[in-house]
Amino acid sequence: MYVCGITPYDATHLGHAFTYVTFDLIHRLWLDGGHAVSYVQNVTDIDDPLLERAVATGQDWRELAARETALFRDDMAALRVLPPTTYLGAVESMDLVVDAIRVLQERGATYLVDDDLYFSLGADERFGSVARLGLDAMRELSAQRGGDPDRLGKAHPLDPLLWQAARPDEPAWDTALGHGRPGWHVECTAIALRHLGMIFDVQGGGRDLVYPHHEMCASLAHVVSEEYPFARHFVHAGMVGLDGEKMSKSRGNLVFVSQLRQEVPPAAIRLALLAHHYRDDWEWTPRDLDNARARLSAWTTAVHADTAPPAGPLLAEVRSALADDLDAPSALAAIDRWAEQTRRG
Ligand code: 5CA
Ligand code: ZN
Repeated sequence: MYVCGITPYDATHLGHAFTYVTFDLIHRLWLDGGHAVSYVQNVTDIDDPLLERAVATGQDWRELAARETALFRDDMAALRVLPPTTYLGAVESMDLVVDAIRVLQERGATYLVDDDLYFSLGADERFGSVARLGLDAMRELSAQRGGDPDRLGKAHPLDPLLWQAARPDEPAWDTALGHGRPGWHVECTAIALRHLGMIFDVQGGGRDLVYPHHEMCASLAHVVSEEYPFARHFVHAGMVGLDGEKMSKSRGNLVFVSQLRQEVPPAAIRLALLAHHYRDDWEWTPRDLDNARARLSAWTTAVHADTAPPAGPLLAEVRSALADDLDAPSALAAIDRWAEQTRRG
């Protein structure tokens, strides 16, 4: 499984946490089923938003990334999210990324606009197979999510940037591709191909990654490997909102895990997240936390009771709920019933 990691320019919010708890559940379900799991995750530790935040706040971009990545890992540990088996930054994977781009060049799937290198989507006949969107929708989402559909000189508006020539005052690496830095999508393709290969089980992330990110990752991988598919399944968590809008670092409407866990037990935060089905979009409200705290307290009382109904049937119910499209809310409801029976003696 490959799950897209954070861009570490700000602290982890509840939207991120919902996504990573979702994939933690898949991870745990597989482990529970006796499978060995290779779980790879990246950190986008070089990208425009990180550099912009570093400049705006007068910090070194490396320090900002290292600090926020460490905080993310602490937050995940507090939420009992099992760490990936392989956790890699884009910077430390620079050689892999450059190698992947060189293969694309050899296949004739790249071109230059000024000194910036682009991927030619025309090289992948399967392009569009992940998100299955129309051209207009893809164009709009590209513009919103880091793409540059209106840049003059591109062969196709949706073609993604692979390698950006060094800009003044920006970090750059001296590589076989010249002095510059990689674009976003190719980072995940290169890391996944090296550490999982083609045709792995799940590529995951939040729903905002369906297009362009996962579509582009797959297209790049098809052309690099000349195989299909990249991932057998693409799994996306719904978007968590606050006050009517998607919770996002750029909008600033955030509830941070690191702040919240100073005030409430992390187990209550995890329960508040698991109370929503992974595919639903939902709004965070104070009620989510009230309900989770009440549930945590009822369960805690139940597990300390002298006698309780046998756990075997409950475990079977939990497993079957999770096996049914990861129905965490039903799994929680089964445990609620068990706790209630226990309370009644
Ligand atoms: N570094 C890239 C992926 S390679 C990235 O998207 N980073 S991120 O920090 O912006 O997001 C990290 C993860 O959290 C992604 O899977 C994203 O889809 C998910 N995410 C971001 N905002 C929300 C939200 N409001 N609700 C649910 N998931 C979210
Ligand atoms: Zn990614």
